[in-house]
Amino acid sequence: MIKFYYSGAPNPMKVALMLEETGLPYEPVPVDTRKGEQHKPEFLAINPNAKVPAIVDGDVTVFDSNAILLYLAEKTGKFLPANTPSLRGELLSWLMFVASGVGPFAGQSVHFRQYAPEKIPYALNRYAYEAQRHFGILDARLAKQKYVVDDTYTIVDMAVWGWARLVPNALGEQAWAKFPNLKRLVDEISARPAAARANELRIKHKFKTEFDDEAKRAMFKHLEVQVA
Ligand SMILES: N[C@@H](CCC(=O)N[C@@H](CS)C(=O)NCC(=O)O)C(=O)O
Repeated sequence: MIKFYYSGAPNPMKVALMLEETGLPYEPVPVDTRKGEQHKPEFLAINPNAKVPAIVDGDVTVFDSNAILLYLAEKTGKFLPANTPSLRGELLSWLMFVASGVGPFAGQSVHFRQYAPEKIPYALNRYAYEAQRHFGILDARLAKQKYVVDDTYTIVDMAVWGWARLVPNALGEQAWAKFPNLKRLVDEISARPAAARANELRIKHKFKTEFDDEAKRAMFKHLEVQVA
């Protein structure tokens, strides 16, 4: 049985969606990052990067959400485009684009808007600009086709769903008006039964909600260390 180390944050939720979509049996293992559980030695042995999600599938350990999506897709043969070199190229490109661009820039935009102790105009604008640019690239793609890769619902759409649900957090409530095609995809996926079950998983465990000093120490270690 697959062990799924998760919290209710965007990256784990992509994997929860995929697990639910595939119907693979799995054991959810909550990691309460606001209590610092990601830094426990037993979790670091699974993911030295101290972040969720991660999975353990027998003697296979996989961390980083998009790596897990690809692993589960290849394990089950599901939610992949047709097996041609050209579509494989598209799949890898868009999957890495979400992993290295959409997620990090949207995440930093949320950070500087909602969590940074000071409102720094340069940082706010840089990350909002980049988040908007990345979401715009997805929106333009989705204006031309139903899903990000080919005409099939794949792990790339699940990866996009994880972050695009946070468009208002990254760019403000009015931002959806700029991305109608992306919104169409997010709404379609959110309406799927697997997405509802992923959301139930997020709510079922009572993760800590307070963003107090313990949470800051666990998640924003840079507050206590002067590097530069
Ligand atoms: N590249 C990683 C990033 C994982 C990540 O940033 N996870 C966040 C939740 S979305 C986390 O564990 N945060 C806790 C922390 O930073 O201490 C992935 O895609 O899985």
